[in-house]
Amino acid sequence: MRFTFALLCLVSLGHSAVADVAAPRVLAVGTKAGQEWDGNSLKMTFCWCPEGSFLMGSPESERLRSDEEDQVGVTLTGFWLGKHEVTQSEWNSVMGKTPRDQAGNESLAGEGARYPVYSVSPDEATEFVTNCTRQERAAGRLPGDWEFRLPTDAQWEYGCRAGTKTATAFGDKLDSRAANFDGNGPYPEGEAGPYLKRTTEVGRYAANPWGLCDMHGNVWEWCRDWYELTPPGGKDPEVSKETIKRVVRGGCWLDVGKFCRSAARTGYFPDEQKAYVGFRVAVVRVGP
Ligand SMILES: [Ca+2]
Repeated sequence: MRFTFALLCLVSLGHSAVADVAAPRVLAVGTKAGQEWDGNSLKMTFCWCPEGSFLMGSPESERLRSDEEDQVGVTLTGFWLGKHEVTQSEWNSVMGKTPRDQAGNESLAGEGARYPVYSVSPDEATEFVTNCTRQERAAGRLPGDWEFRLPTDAQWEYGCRAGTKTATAFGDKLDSRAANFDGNGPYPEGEAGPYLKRTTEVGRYAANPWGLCDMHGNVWEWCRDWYELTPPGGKDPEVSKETIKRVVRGGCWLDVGKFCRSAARTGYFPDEQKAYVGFRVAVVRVGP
């Protein structure tokens, strides 16, 4: 039936009309938290994070918190955040490199098309998003006032919380049946769970309320911000003044649960290309 319809279109309307039918879904502002968009050439899925305010960081009552998490008020413009960490297949498509190219002398920590890329520097991650912006704009799929970027520290936590105020998006506890981390250290305590000792395919565990996967564990994720002990807060905050480290978020496959909490944040040196640090992509509106 579909084929017949397409054939009729071809015959009666000519080539340009067929091109209209197949037109890419150009990116725009989302209308609902968790709404998905994948109208890009890599078919990367993004989830809408609506405008809103939240308390970034953890309350003093949160167990095993650190002094890097003092609370600040944040208000954010809506943005799209990658449903998954960038995969090895997506990395290879854009950068032409395999996990072995990235890891150098380091041991591999999981290999496969749907595994997250790791052992990437924040500069390389930035090159990836810049290439995506260029490619999607050239193809007419990305309006000029939108850009692929690394998420800011605040955007990352807002997406991770997805409206929750508990220590994780799944409540005040986390065990390794809900996320990929060292199950010998469930948060805040409890019975030990599996420890895979490597990354795993993205999206293997349940998504948070806005559809985002692996915000807790698998690989740490580079953010756009330079690291400061306390983030600035305010409207669309970002630390763009260079310090010695870049913010990473979410914990990883070799950490215990406390590092995978929504508020957990730390800084890594930008030349640290470790088998436990990758990233995900945000798409943000940069124009008026
Ligand atoms: Ca992660």
